[in-house]
Amino acid sequence: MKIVYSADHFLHHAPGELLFGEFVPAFEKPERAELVLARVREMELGEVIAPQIFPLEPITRVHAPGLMELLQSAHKEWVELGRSGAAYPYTWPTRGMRMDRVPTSLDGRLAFYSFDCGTALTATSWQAIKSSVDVALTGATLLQGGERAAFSLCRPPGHHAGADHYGGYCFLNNAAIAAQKLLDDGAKRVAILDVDYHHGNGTQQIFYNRDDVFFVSLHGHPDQEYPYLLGFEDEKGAGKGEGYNLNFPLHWGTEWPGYEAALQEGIKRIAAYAPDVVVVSLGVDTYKDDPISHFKLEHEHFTRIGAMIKALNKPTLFVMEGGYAVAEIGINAVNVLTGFKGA
Ligand code: SP5
Ligand code: ZN
Repeated sequence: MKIVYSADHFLHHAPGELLFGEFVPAFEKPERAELVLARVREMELGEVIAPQIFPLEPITRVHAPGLMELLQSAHKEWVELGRSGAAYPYTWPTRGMRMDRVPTSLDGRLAFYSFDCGTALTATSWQAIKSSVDVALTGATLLQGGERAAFSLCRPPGHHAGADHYGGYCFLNNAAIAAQKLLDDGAKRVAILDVDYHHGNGTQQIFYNRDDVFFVSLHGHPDQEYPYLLGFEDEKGAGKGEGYNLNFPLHWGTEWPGYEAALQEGIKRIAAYAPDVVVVSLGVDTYKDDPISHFKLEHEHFTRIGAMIKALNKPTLFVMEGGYAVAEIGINAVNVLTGFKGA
């Protein structure tokens, strides 16, 4: 399978994140993509190609103009205010606050369009964010050109980003933008399978009212795990989208048997949906030694995940999401892909 990669991801390097009251080095760092790329080469997974450059139009199909504008201008405005470092929000909307008007100030807009304090905007972040979208869209065009599978080595990740909010190290939703592009170019139904350890709240929100995208997510139970406020099993979609959202919240300590049973059920439901294309939000933070997660998957289980996805026998786009056990991220991510190839 072909791998889409751009070194532009280096242009996003967050100075750190606020975690449990301390400012700590960012878990989501450039080394992650480099180690996945090194493993891709070591395993000779396939040809590594550069992304095509797309216009902003496919992004506007998914995201609010105000969010896109903020991601591009926030750091410049931050500097103009005399501040150093990266741009972070420090307050957020909540019940009873005004959501019908967008603030004009920088801090107001950061508040309005974000949902956590772990997602920094630097002077060059936008270039990396845009390039990550191009990597995803180029993967989609490979499928349109007849490839059975492709791997978009996206960084920064995307699945926490909703139509009008960013957070969770994610700014624009690479997988959702690729899925929308596939629909706009003729696909009738797309399934998104999100195996990142965290709930794909952004992807769920984007497609919640629609039946042309079936979203299936396996993740840490929101009673215990970030993002806490979405990802419960009673979230089944709304309106036309009712029945087209499927969450498998799993408790801390989940090991392969519990994970496999949920994945098998999710894959069965995707098969019944009969999608034209499958997009996989590929996070490997389910690994037992991930520093911010609490599942117990081992290297070999990632190979099994790939083989199970292959059984769907659909054109499949893998989009890189999370995974913070950096030394092992390459093995785990590429195991999914070799498991898919080899099955
Ligand atoms: C794409 C992606 O995987 N984003 C994840 C964002 C998670 N940010 C919040 C981190 C919360 C860390 N919880 C630490 C538990 C340590 N025992
Ligand atoms: Zn994650």
